[in-house]
Amino acid sequence: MTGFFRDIPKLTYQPDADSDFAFRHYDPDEIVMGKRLEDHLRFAVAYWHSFAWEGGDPFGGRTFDRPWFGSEMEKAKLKADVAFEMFDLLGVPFFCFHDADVRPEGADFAETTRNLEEITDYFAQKMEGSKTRLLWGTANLFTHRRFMSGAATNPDPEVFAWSAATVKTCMDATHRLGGENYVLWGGREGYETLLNTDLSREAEQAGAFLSMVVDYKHKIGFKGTILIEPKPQEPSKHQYDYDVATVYGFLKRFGLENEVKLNIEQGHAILAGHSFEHELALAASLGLLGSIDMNRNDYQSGWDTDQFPDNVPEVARAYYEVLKAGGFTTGGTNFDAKLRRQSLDPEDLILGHAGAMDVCARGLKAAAALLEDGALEARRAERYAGWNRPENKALLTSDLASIEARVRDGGLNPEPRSGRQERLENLWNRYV
Ligand code: XLS
Ligand code: NI
Ligand code: NI
Repeated sequence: MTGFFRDIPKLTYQPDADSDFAFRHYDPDEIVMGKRLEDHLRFAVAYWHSFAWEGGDPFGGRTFDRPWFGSEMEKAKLKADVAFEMFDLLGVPFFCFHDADVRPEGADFAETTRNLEEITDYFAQKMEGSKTRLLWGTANLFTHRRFMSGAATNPDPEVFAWSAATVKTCMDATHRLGGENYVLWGGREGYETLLNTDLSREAEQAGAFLSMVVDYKHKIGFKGTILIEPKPQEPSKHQYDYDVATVYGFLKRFGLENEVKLNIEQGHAILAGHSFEHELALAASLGLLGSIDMNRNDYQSGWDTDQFPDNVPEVARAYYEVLKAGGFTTGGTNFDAKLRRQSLDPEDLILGHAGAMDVCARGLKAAAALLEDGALEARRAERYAGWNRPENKALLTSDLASIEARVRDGGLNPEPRSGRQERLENLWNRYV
């Protein structure tokens, strides 16, 4: 034991506990819609925010003082020890990481890769004594200055090559650890100004890159899902994977829509001018719903504040869409959320996650109750009921002239009907 979390106990479900270190709503074994809550939610800790982020913001540097900060392999191993202690205290079934979160950068590509392999072996050993598995791995192709003009979409072919080689090593690490997904988030795949940017060329580069990722997945027999994580901006002014609809167009263009799904993040949806549930519902309707990054954005700030979720009704809307789509398969709920930079204590890390797990559990249970009740879906179905009549179904395969004849000769004169939004909002609020 590293002693980092001192005497913080392992958290369990104790609805009436006095202690802050307990779950009040998250009972992993509770059965909801025929499945254990843990298997519905599939919580994951994001390594980067919890263990690699130092508490900096644009106006000030590091506020956290963690014993594992530094660039030696020994520190990377201490970080892993503490991380697995936290996974155990929280009882989370999964974690997620970028290469750069877990290993120091070496002097060259070969040394960096050796460092990653050594930590991958170290993780594999730790996972033998832990219930926590890998939800996804990913490559950090945005922090180092070599990626400042993009990774796959960089004007410099050497950066393209470096990025492809890095993704290979990260897919290898993910595969070795039994990861259930592999994520690509293109933070620098975008541009600052059109004055120096060739959009068509960069799109071709991105398409070729993703096709290679898919080919490599099949080559090594990786059974997990490849996921793209959309985000409209930040760090780039404009990012190519803007939102669900944009990524769908990109996947179709390169014939990858059956190979790749999406990892949808709450804060990114907000930055794109959507709601989280909009992005989830659209992805589900396109067959692309893969996994979620659960956080929240500050609605007054125009950037990705990555806060732990604390709003049950909002979270319930999101899980309603997930459950309606049949729930997660390889995906899960990754807390891509970080502490506020003033939250310095080890216990803050535990409580941030514990509170978020309770919020998600409450939200999912509320959503499940409404879905099982069926009232909302019945009213939605009723709104479209006219389409069940054969003569109306036929409209969709008809042509404008025949439809015109039908409207004219049949004396059609549609009467508007209430959308009943308030009634549905009242229904919704009975459940949350
Ligand atoms: C950044 C992204 C990032 C991805 C993984 O905004 O959310 O954290 O989830 O690269
Ligand atoms: Ni994310
Ligand atoms: Ni994000």
